[in-house]
Amino acid sequence: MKTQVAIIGAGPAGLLLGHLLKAEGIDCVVLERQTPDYVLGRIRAGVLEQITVSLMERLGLNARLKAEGLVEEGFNLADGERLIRIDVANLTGKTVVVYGQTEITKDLMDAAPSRGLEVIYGAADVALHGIESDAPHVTFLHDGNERRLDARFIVGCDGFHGPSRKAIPLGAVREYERVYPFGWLGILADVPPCNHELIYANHERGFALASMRSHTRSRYYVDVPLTEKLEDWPDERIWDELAIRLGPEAAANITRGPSIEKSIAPLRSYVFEPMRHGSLLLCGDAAHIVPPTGAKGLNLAASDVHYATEALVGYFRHSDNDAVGAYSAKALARVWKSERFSWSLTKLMHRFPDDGPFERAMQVAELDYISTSKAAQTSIAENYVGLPV
Ligand code: RFL
Ligand code: PHB
Repeated sequence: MKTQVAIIGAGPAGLLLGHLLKAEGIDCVVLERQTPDYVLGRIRAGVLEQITVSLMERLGLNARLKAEGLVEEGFNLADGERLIRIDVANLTGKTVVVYGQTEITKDLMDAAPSRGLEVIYGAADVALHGIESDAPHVTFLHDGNERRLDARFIVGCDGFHGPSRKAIPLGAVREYERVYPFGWLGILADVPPCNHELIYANHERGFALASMRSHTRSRYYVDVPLTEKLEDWPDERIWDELAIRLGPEAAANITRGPSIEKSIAPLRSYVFEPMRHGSLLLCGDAAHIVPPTGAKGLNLAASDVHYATEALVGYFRHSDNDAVGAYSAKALARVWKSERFSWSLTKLMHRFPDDGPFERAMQVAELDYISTSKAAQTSIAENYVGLPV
């Protein structure tokens, strides 16, 4: 098989890129290790910045997002007692949209056949070859047959554990990493949210987040030590903990119900530089990870895809050989700012095991400052809605 761009991974980054390239008349094939059902079974992001919404609009695949997405004009920071509201709409003139990653992925997946986007699910043993040449190729196993896909470029959209990043020789790269000493225990339940806007809480007992997927489906998180086991957290224990950590105002409005999904996700900050090596470009979690505080991961994947599309359109449609060369620097400039925001909000809202009274006093002082300063609120708000692309 031969194509112009081989895309590895059919998560949101890979599918978005595939659709955008197709819409520009650029040939591509997406290779995905899992089945469609497996991909849709992963419960992840829930909050979309304008860049993600606008890419779906540009593709004309935003009908359901427009009908079902909840436009959010603000969110709250809680310090155990009070809610500090960040009025995002008034401070920035922009909003975010609550619409699950699962729904975005489903919309992109469902539209693939009618848009002529070829996605090969169940592609095993994907391996990259010749990435330093102008004629790279990918080999994989499909239905027990060995297959080969030749391309001009390969784009690795295969998440943190995929093979693309690992294909780049270590001498050519720099990695930055911070692993956090806790994970987020998430629960999804078909109950109305306790508040119409998100609440990020820093309580003496730890972090909590109240989020949602719709008016009837809630998503909540509490932070737990990494040694914690899911079986030690029956639903009632999570609801009890949420009621304490989110504070009295939210607790009064929590509706409890059976979990339909429950998982523990570790928290990590990670950046891999550069995001291109020869004919291989990396997008999304394949190149960087943010802790979920601030909801940046999926949105960063979308902005990478925006820059990668620009670069590949430059190369294929305008014979601009420098466009691909500029990709990594452009994408990384935005990645680092999102890394900074996610890291600083994680530090502000979590109790770290090594923190003493001084670190705690710093958190209290910062939350107090935010509660009274329009400048501080504006800074948080403009990062939350997403910095310019
Ligand atoms: P994905 O979604 O991991 O998709 C990668 C795809 O590549 C496939 N793959 C392979 N395919 C072929 N061969 C191989 N060898 C392969 N190895 C892997 C995988 O099967 C998969 O289909 O990466 P992508 O597309 O870069 O998207 C990134 C986002 O998924 C991620 O950043 C967000 O989910 C992060 N995130 C959030 N982001 C937000 O913007 N807002 C949020 O509110 C938000 N909340 C979250 C989150 C992530 C979470 N977890 C569990 C990590 C909440 C949580 C709990
Ligand atoms: C979610 O709804 O899953 C969610 C919302 C905000 C975050 C992280 C996750 O910061």
